[in-house]
Amino acid sequence: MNCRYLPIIPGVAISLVAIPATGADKSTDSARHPNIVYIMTDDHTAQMMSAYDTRNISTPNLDRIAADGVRFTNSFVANSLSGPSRACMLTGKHSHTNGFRSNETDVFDGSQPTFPKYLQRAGYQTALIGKWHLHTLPTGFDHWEIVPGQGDYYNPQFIEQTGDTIVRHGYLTNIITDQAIDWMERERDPRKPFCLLIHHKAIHRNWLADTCDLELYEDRTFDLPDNFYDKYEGRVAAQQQEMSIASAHDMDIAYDNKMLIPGENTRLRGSYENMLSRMDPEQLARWNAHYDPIIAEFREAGLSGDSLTEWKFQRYMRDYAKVVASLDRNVGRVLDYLRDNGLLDNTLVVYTSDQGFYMGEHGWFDKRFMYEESMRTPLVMMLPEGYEAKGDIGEMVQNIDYAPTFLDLAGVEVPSDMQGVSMLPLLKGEHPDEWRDCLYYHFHEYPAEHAVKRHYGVRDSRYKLIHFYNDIDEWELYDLQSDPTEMKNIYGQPGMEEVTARMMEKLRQAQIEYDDPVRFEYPIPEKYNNL
Ligand code: SGN
Ligand code: CA
Repeated sequence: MNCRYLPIIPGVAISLVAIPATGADKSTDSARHPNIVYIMTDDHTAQMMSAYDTRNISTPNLDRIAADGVRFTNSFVANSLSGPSRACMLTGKHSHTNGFRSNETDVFDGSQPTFPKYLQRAGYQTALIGKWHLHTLPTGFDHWEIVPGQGDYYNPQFIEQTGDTIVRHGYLTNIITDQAIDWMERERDPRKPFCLLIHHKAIHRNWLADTCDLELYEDRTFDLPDNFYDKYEGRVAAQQQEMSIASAHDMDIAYDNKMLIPGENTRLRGSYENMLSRMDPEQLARWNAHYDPIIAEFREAGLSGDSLTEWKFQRYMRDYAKVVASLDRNVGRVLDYLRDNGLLDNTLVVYTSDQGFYMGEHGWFDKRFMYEESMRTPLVMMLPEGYEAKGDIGEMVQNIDYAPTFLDLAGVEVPSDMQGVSMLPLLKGEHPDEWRDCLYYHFHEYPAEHAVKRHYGVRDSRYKLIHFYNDIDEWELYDLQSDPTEMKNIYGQPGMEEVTARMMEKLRQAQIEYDDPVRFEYPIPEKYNNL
């Protein structure tokens, strides 16, 4: 089937020809107040974006952003989880400061200052479309429409600003894009600068592809990461996680791999059946036409042990890649709209994700850990006229930096209580000597799904120090230069005393600077002094 995307709202036609820019879009005033189009996906990791990594798939539209603009090669989050990442991004503050530490136990206090509120006050028109996941309704937006919680891929519900919940027919990534383009086309006030947040559910678990993409990648066999069969030696928290592809409990053969087998009632089978029940007869028929032969083949093969695990890995990679294909195409639609409407010259276009993800590294899916795959997040930008940077930017940036950057770009003074720093000098092509040399990270959501222990830590350009705490007391230290996949915990090893003391000091400084109430004890307790 051919994937064609036309607006689903009757009577709305999106122009396919270039329309000259009008009104404030090109005025001197708007040049000082560039528009912001911020596209954030969910769980999209750099290993599955060809601007970062060409091994697995191709993402030509996402790569366009990097090719015409900048690619951050050291972009990180502060707490690798959806709600917390969104709260960090909106407030420019770490989780313990903005109050949203965990998806499961916190709600976002929408009365606190956020960058959309500051932009509104500065005369921007603000809009948010898509996933929100902060458990309270959005504030600071002239227009918003959100999916409840995680949202559904098929025929999803939307909560509208009126308070009504409606169902839109179709596939979520297409619908969010339709709504975003429709807002720019019909509701945007051309006399004002605008800030539009497009928040996709894609590529969140359980990776349901658009029916028109189901056939993609079926002939691909993806390479197993070198550490797929990691045994987690010397890493106690990693031994206790529940995010392993091999585990029938963690990666469910029905829910995650779509193998509905009569009489086989897996833990998450019901959740998957609920999702299928959302589909209309045509969608379901296409779905079954694709998966039924795969199910039959799978049953016939009778796999077990490593061959079953590797089969699950291939299915996981393919499903994820199909969802990325739809996302890439839809981001292309937004870029085309901006280009065709003369908006690119005066718009900052940002593409990022709420965090990275494991694509089989350490044998895992999901995120949460401070290890590289999930602490990192893709970040590429197309810059408005007047910003000279081009190509790669290597400085370490974090999602708490987005809010100050957007305010700085809009000419709004960055509030002193924001903990992130403006990336504007980097966008101008500058490389300030005093740029931060260390990042702070704190993951709070435990006990919870996937069983990743609470931990905090610091990462500099070479080393990473992590402390897992709560019902565990474990330290880890990695040399990212000699061990980029973090397989060798060198904490406590002879010869590491100096590095450990230096990283401990960085941790101490970060926890004091950011005023984290959950911190390591200082001075360092006696039992740790013999490091
Ligand atoms: C859901 C998923 C988890 C995932 C969390 C958080 N389970 O609970 O696998 O880690 O979301 O993801 S599921 O059975 O509902 O699919 S986050 O990106 O929203 O933080
Ligand atoms: Ca996420």
